[in-house]
Amino acid sequence: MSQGTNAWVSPSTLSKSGRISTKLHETIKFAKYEGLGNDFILVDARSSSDPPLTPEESAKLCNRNFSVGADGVIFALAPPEGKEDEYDFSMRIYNSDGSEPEMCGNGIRCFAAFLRDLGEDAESYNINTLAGPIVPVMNADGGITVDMGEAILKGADVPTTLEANSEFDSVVEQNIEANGKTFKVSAVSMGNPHAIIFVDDLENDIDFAVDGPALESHPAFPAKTNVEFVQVMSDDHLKMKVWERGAGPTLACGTGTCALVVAAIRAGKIPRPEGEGSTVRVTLPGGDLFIEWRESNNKIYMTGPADFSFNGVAALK
Ligand code: ZDP
Repeated sequence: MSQGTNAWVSPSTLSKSGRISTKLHETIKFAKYEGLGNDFILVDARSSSDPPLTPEESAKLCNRNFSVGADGVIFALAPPEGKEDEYDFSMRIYNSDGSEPEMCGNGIRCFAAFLRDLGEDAESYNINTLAGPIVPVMNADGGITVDMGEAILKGADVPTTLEANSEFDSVVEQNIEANGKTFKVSAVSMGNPHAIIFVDDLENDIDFAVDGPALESHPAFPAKTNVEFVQVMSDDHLKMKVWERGAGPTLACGTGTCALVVAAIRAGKIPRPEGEGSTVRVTLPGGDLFIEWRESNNKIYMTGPADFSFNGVAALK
């Protein structure tokens, strides 16, 4: 290795936020995690209140050819000032295009695994996100169950301009024109917007790479939207493909999985499972998530894996 290329920097020489400058490069120390193949660059900035990287720097790190590669960059930050009693940490995330979503379901499981690997030893954490407080719980079997809060059903709050046609001013299987076709769209927010479309055959009924982006940027969703195509396999098993806002096709989307289970129950596609702890299994391209919509408190609980891949030091370009 030629001198000064700085391929490895001892972590002890890094600043608290992980960001350092050398003669040749500014670099960032990171850890890579994935939840069902939805992969993230995690940055430890627990003593900072703001992300140590800009959205542009983060987008470049997500490039799979010119840098590390990921679906997003997630920052572990200090709790909001004055709210240290209420929250353990804050989480912020940038999508791979540099846009900032409110929440990230697979990301928060990766975040919890990252905290564990950094030496935090709580059984659960209260995390401040732009979608409000989110609570991951570390299970004995290594899986993570996340209290994702309540789903937002009111169409205008998703936000969508599609006309509400169901209870709670919600949008359930409303017609929308995109790509020269008519889709039936249900709109649900988990803090971030989701457009859910039920199809008979996930492989043949959609032109994923064209329909996905057309719906993501459809004017009926003023903040753009994540797009989930869903096939009902049985009363407690759904299968989905996701086109993510700001990231394109990904192998998994946690918030989307929560949103589509709520949408499936509300559209009468499947019954609401009875009894606390009863879940719906959702098969995503990267594997399975298990979702409970709990009757007693109306909250959504998501259970799935999050795994460490590698550590590194990346050049900022
Ligand atoms: O709302 C958005 O812009 C999403 N791209 C955010 C990421 C969602 C995610 N895939 C999830 O698992 O919820 C990380």
